[in-house]
Order: sequence, then structure tokens, then C-alpha cells
Amino acid sequence: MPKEYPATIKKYWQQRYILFSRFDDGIRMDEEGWFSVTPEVIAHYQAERCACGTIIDCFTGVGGNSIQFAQWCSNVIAIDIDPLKIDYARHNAAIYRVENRIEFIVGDSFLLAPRLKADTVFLSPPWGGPEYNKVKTYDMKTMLRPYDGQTLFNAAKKIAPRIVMFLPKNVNLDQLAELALSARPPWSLEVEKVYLNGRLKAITAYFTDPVPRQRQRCLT
Ligand code: MGP
Ligand code: SAH
Repeated sequence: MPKEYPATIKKYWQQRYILFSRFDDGIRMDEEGWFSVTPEVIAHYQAERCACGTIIDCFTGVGGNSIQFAQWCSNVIAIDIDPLKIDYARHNAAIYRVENRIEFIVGDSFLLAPRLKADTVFLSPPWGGPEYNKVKTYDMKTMLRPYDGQTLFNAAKKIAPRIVMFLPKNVNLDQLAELALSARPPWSLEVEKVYLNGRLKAITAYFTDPVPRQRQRCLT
């Protein structure tokens, strides 16, 4: 592992080819990118399930998910508040030869939300760092950053009829059900436990509006 990396990254460095199979082609990541990026095989699977016209990745990070969405969705909007993440995501997308199929935006997804329309919104927010699993049950009301689960859900449901959230393996499942039930009429919810090499890694929650909407396109 390069000397400049902090010791906390060692565990993720050892998994580098699981995170990006083309790691050796020059993948770039900062510290948060290392511990947050969705492993490639999981991102690929999620993208296949999310296949649609327009998808918005509201928390792009270094691009783990957006790179895979570009192979399954006709329009990918990749937003991150951190300009360095967007630089890295664009660079990493070029390694996978999909940079021209993604529109990269530096900004706060929550502030941009009223101007966005899509078929699917993907939310992979900061969980509060690698310490998220020190508690038995992860509380989406107090531990998610920068917005709690309900605030995220309310903003996202105005953007698209399908919301996909990537969440900690110890997330409070009752709180996920509460989100689906908070919509009028309630949205359907599918909770998927994500295993990698036999170990539970995370949870993907798929929320769907039961009322069909007119197909809408991205930035209005
Ligand atoms: P992990 O708990 O660090 O890995 O994160 P692991 O190998 O299960 O840890 P162990 O110590 O329990 O063995 C599991 C996966 O969750 C990572 O590979 C990331 O894809 C994702 N992930 C982790 N964090 C801290 C975040 C986060 O803050 N935000 C997002 N969106 N994903 C995260
Ligand atoms: N799924 C990504 C990892 C996302 S990590 C991947 O596979 O690479 C969460 C990201 O959310 C971080 O990069 C952080 O900069 C970004 N973020 C935090 N607050 C945000 C906000 N309000 N709007 C947009 N991005 C935000």
C-alpha cells in the first residue's frame, strides 16, 4: 500500500480489485472514497436491477455506482457535493470508457432536488464513517449524514417513482417500512440483503410508487 495512505485504508486496499476490477489502470480514490465505494460486483448487480431511462446518483463518490449505471441506463446524472469526488469519478469512468455517458454535477443533491426529474433516484449517502457498525441497530433518524432518512425520502420521491437506497447492514428495518408507509398512497418496499463472498455487506432498499407517473426527463 502506498505510504501516503492512512492506516485505516489498509483493509480496503486489500480489497482493491473487489472495489474496482480495473484498479491497476489508475483508479483514484480519497479516504472517504475508499471506505464508501460500492464493490464493483454489487454496483453491477444494482445497475442491472435499476436499468431505466434516466437515473440520478445523488451521492456519486468516486463513481462506483455511476460507472455501472452507465452500462444499463440511457441517461446518468452523477452528483456529489465534493469537487474532488467528481474529478475522481470522471477519471475512473474514463478507465471504464463510460465518461461520455454520464453527466457529472458538483452540488448539494438536496438543494438541486426541486429541479430534478428521473425514472430512478439512487441514494448512497454517508453513513457517518466506518464506525457505523459499532451500534447494534443503525438509526436512520440520527446517524445518516447530512440528512435523515425521512428528509432524503421526501426529497427523492418528488424526483422519481423509484428510489433505491444503499444502507448499512444493521439498518433499522422498521424505519425503512415507516418511510414506505409515510407516502400517500404507501410505496412498495423491497429490502435486499447484499452478500459478498458469503458475508453480509449492506442492504439495498427499493421503494416504488404504486401510482404510474408520466415519464419524466432529467433537469427541468
Ligand atoms: P464495511 O463495513 O467497511 O466493510 O462496509 P466490511 O468488509 O463489511 O467490514 P467488516 O469490518 O464488517 O468486515 C461495507 C460496504 O458498505 C463498503 O464496501 C461500502 O460499499 C459500503 N459503505 C461503507 N460505508 C462506511 C459507507 C458509507 O458511509 N456510505 C456508503 N454509501 N456506503 C458505505
Ligand atoms: N456510491 C458511491 C459512494 C458514495 S459515498 C461510490 O460507489 O463511489 C457518499 C458521498 O456523498 C460522498 O462522496 C460525499 O461527498 C457525498 N455527499 C455528502 N453530502 C452530499 C450532498 N448533500 N449532496 C451530494 N453529495 C453529497
